[in-house]
Amino acid sequence: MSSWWSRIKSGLARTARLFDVRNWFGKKVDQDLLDDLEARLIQADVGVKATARILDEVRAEFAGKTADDSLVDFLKARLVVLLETDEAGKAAPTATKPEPDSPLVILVAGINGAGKTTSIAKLSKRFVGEGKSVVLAACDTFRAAAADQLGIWAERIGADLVRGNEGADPASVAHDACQRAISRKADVLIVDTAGRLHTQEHLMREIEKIRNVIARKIPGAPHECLLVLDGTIGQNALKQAEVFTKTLTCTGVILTKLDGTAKGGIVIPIRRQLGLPVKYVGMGEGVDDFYPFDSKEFVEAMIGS
Ligand SMILES: Nc1nc2c(ncn2[C@@H]2O[C@H](COP(=O)(O)OP(=O)(O)OP(=O)(O)O)[C@@H](O)[C@H]2O)c(=O)[nH]1
Ligand SMILES: [Mg+2]
Repeated sequence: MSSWWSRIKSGLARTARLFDVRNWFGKKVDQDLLDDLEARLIQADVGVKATARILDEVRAEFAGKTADDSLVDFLKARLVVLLETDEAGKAAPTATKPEPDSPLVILVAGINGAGKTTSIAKLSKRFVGEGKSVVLAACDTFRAAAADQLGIWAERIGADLVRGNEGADPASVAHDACQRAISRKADVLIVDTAGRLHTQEHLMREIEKIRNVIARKIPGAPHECLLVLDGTIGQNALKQAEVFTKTLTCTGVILTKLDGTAKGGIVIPIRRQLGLPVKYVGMGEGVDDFYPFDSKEFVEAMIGS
């Protein structure tokens, strides 16, 4: 077993414990077992709609049979299908490619404490590991400590940091960071923003302004806009995302803190109700506890065996 796989598995162990699939083995697939499956899917935050659909499918395929490995495999396969398809009309805009000689620009948004800055550090480390040069824009200018936190990561990882004074206009920091990324011919520019509640209209306008400044400086940018959601808050993450995506065109989600939750199933309503693909998952505070999302591996670790 690769260490990488074992880390994903241990990250999702709490969700897998919730399913505890072996406890069904040898039992008859009757209403009691279906009710039990339903309760676990709902608890894992798979969502009402997806749960109802899975139950119908399990009932049609297994009613009256004895539960064994094939039931678990079936459940996993159905979850993967749900994760790889959008509900009609729900697909979010996809990320675009930068023009030749232009940096890839990633704008990162989310509510306070969701894990934006940590995820940016993790993402930057991946890019640097691929031999790419990274500029980080500390557009969280509310607190000097926010830029300091990003600065410490930048130094550790080997990324370049652009910051402003405390209280500076975040859009002006974004402007300077674009300038720096262009002049240094950086491969990637990642823009950190202050945490904001989706209900704070002035802050939502501020992030729109950051976005517009970036778009004016670098044609086609930001190429990717990632919404960071705290996986431990389950269904509330959906509500946040819904409002964020009304102001800001998002292309994907970074789902954090999955190591501390049994709500791993939230990836399904994020994809199906919001149309947003989960691109990366955070599974710990360490800079390497970060994985590109793979639906098959995720479901395998989430349901367990
Ligand atoms: N267990 C765990 N903790 C995480 C993960 N990602 C972030 N954290 C922790 O969550 C806390 C908040 O992380 P930050 O990256 O500062 O969050 P932020 O969204 O930048 O916060 P603000 O800038 O204040 O809005 C820190 O203590 C991180 O170490 C994760 O995947 N797992
Ligand atoms: Mg931050």
